[in-house]
Amino acid sequence: MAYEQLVVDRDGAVATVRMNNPAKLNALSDTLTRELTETMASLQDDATCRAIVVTGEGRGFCVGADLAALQPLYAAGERPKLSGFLRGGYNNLIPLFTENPKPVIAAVNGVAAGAGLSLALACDIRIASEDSSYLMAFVRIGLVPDSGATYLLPRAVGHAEALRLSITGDRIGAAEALRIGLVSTVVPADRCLGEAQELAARLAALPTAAIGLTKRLLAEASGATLPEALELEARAQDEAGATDDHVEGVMAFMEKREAAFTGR
Ligand code: LHQ
Repeated sequence: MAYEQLVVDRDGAVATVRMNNPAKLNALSDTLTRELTETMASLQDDATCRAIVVTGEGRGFCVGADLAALQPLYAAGERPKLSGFLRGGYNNLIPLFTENPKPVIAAVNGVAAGAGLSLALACDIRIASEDSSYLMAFVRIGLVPDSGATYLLPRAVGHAEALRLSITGDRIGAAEALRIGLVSTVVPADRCLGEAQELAARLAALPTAAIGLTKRLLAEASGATLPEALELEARAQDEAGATDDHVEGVMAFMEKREAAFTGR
């Protein structure tokens, strides 16, 4: 499918989704937000896709809301309720990452700002280019964090660092992002997408249903008591135990051979 501000490639079971609004560092125009939402929804339902890489074209990963869309409204004295942008846009997009049963890997190729940082946080793993940078830009324009950042950032870096980044709006580099746990690996710029795609290919060959259930369980357990988590695990283990990949994993182990997982 041809998109205006998105490029989607497939290599076997791995889909690579590139945000493609490079002149604005991949700001989330209405078009990009819609195309990204449609794509993530369709990949979620596509059984042949078993891992997703998200990256940006050019020198930006994604810099959040397209502020050029707000300028004419404000210049005309209009004051639209911003919750409309969220409920009609980003609030539908973020769960397509976090609740997507397939692993989603961010190849953070450049600056990630505002809702663009939220998007990176909504991915399961962040591979960072050494020239990437990160800022909770919201406060710089008098706004509060949105698109899940209030939930996802403290879970990645802890409350204190989340608060520091959110109220200062400071831009940090890849080394600091690695130190505080915002990203999991830093690689040379020319290796960023390749590393993410290799990791995605590795994950795509694992039991996909177990990965999806694990994502769901960790999300549910973060608001649960231990007894509740134990019960959620038991129920999810019934689902995992009913997959072909579970049987294949056990049989391959006992037969001392490589398992051939199918995602079923
Ligand atoms: C941009 C943007 C951008 C448009 C760079 N929009 N053009 C918000 C509002 C409404 C509803 C609810 O939710 C939200 C959520 C949010 O995401 S709020 C946060 C929005 N994002 C920002 O405030 C970030 C604004 N951008 C920046 O501060 C800088 O561009 C950073 C620090 C990201 C990068 O700086 P530089 O590397 O120096 O690049 P640059 O500033 O020169 O940007 C390059 C071009 O991209 C430039 O255009 P130009 O025509 O001058 O070359 C920028 O205007 C454009 N651009 N961000 N968000």
